[in-house]
Amino acid sequence: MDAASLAPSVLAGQRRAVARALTHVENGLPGADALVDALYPHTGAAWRVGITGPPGAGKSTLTDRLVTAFRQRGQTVAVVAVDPSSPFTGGALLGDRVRMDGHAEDDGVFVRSLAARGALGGLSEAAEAACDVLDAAGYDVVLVETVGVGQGEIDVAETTDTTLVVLVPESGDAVQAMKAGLMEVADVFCVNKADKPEAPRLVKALRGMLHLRPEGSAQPTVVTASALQGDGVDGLVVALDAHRDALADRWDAVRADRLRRRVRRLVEGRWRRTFWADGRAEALADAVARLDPADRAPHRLAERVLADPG
Ligand SMILES: Nc1nc2c(ncn2[C@@H]2O[C@H](COP(=O)(O)OP(=O)(O)O)[C@@H](O)[C@H]2O)c(=O)[nH]1
Ligand SMILES: [Mg+2]
Repeated sequence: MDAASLAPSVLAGQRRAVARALTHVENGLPGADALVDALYPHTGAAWRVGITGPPGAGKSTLTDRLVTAFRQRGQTVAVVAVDPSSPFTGGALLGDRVRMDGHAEDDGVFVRSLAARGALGGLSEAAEAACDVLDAAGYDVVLVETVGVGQGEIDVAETTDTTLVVLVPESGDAVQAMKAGLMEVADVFCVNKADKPEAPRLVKALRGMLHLRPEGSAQPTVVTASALQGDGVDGLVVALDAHRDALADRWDAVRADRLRRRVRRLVEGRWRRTFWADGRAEALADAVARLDPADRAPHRLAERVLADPG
């Protein structure tokens, strides 16, 4: 069956159609692009919240708490657990599954793990397309949890409306966060495991680093929580809501900006594939093999590749 023909059932919110649509975008199956294009005009109502931070910080535990909090105020919630390294780290996601089982009977909750295997544009495109599917299916909130803090995951965080960065009070975590590029993407920091005595120090260190944010960008909020005990979740929701409300009068600009970046990414991905598929990869390998080692010059070679029309 043609993937795009799934669109009406996705728009009707049928769970099986949503699941199949997600499989299509995850694996870059034929027709997935047309499906996303058909759904895209029906997106924009969902609030997309990225949840990132180092493994073990408590992202899944917090995600579960957030699902409960959003459900309690009547919102429907979809959770996408993005794991760039699947299927090899199935353990982490297995943990997520077990925790999310508390919502298994709830029709207002949809949970799905995602490992981008074939999507053009890579992990962030797969995650963004998955959000489109869930947005079009009518979920009010889409939570996107990443497994760790690699570059791919930072890219994913940039495709959401609100980015929550979860850190734990372990030595040097604030500095790690800065190095990993989390300072730039965070809208809300949550210092989790606040039941541990080192938490206030991390909060202080984070607040001291906020000035490192790019000029003109809004200051992220820093809150604390103990996800395991459920403490601080209300405050976290308040902070997340405040960020969403601050975006409210420029949703259109935010969305247009995101679409522009996404199309650039798609164009670059497609261009790269086409460029090297045209025999240029082989031509370059030949040229390198034929050249005398003394004549090898990286920049001149690059120019030759670019100049040769194929
Ligand atoms: N002490 C303490 N442990 C927590 C807290 N939140 C989560 N944990 C534990 O930390 C571990 C990792 O949590 P998980 O949610 O899987 O982290 P993730 O890898 O970031 O998704 C689990 O054993 C949790 O039970 C907390 O607030 N305090
Ligand atoms: Mg997790």
